[in-house]
Amino acid sequence: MDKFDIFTNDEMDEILRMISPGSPLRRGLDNVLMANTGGLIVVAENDQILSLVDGGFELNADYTPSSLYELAKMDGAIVLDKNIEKILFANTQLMPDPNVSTTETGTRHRTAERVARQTKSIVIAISQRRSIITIYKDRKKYVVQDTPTLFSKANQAFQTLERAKASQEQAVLNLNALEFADMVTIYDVVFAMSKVEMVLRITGVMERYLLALGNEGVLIRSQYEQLIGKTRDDQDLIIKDYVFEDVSKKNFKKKMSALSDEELVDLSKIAKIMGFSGYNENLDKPTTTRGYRLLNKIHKLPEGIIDNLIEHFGSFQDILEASIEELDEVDGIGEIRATYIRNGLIKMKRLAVLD
Ligand code: 3AT
Ligand code: 3AT
Ligand code: MN
Repeated sequence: MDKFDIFTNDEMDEILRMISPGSPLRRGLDNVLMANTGGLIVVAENDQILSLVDGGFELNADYTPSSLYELAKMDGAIVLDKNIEKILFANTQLMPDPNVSTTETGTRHRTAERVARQTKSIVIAISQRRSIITIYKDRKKYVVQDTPTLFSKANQAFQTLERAKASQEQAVLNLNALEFADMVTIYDVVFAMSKVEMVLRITGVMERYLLALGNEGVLIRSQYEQLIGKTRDDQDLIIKDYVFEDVSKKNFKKKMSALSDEELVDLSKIAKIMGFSGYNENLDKPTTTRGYRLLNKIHKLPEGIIDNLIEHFGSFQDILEASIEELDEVDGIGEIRATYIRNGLIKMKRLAVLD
């Protein structure tokens, strides 16, 4: 009964954004932390908090990081408005219902936990003794991690990501070659898909660290964005190339993310989710690409033209074999573009087969 609940991803994102390094609130909290005065701060979600406030000063002053610091020199709690624009009260005693349970020991932290459980507000306790910031919301608690710890965790995640990304790129290059040679099996598609999903999973972890690092994380963020590049597009385009129309993209992603990390290694599970027609546990069954992913690699070829091409020819292999004159017949394609497409495909094929 006295256990803490766990934040949902969305709640965690909201909190991390609010207190990320560089944000006005975080700058205020860091000032209080450095001053070593301790603090008890309520971000008032609504006016429920008013009935728990006793004594002190009603301010309605503009919020600034330095005014938070000055006011934290006084005993008691500080109440901010929801948007962290105003300081509503300072030096006030909070009087939560003593019957609300709490797992904490010191009076500041017991008060913080009780107020969070009793109201809808976020309550922040800055410990004078331990120099840590704890955030309470409903029945949930989060201890703010210091920047060096976050950095080393983010770096670890980044290294894991680099390895996963390298192995995903290899799988996709392999798929390129097989698609050009019309030798794709269900296995090859599903294998590439599992590698893409692994990368995307680690990006989820990485994004959270980057959010927590705020403006301290700009450098690692740019490295990360460079590394990730168009992985999400790869996923979308593999779906478009192979997943049958009745498996909607959204449904597919939902089912994929429901797989545990162990299940992700089981390629027949992914094959089932993708819904290859006539799939009966045989991953060696040949299959064919529609061609969206490879055609998207041709520089500056508009989406609409790609759709027309695929509709007109019906198969990627026919597009590959089409002459400039035949390409010219497609809606939206003139002689110049036809040449461009033809050369683009020949160039890509040569590169793909080399790998
Ligand atoms: P801390 O960061 O808290 O050390 P501060 O710059 O926030 O310093 P305070 O308001 O805490 O300053 O004031 C600290 C003391 O400095 C209080 C007072 O004895 C002295 N003090 C501040 N301003 C003046 C002033 N104009 N004339 C004389 N003494 C002053
Ligand atoms: P530290 O980790 O020591 O900072 P704590 O949870 O051990 O925090 P303490 O009992 O040491 O808490 O109290 C420290 C200060 O917290 C004292 C007071 O300024 C503030 N405080 C405690 N209870 C309340 C309350 N109900 N409302 C406002 N401020 C409070
Ligand atoms: Mn204490």
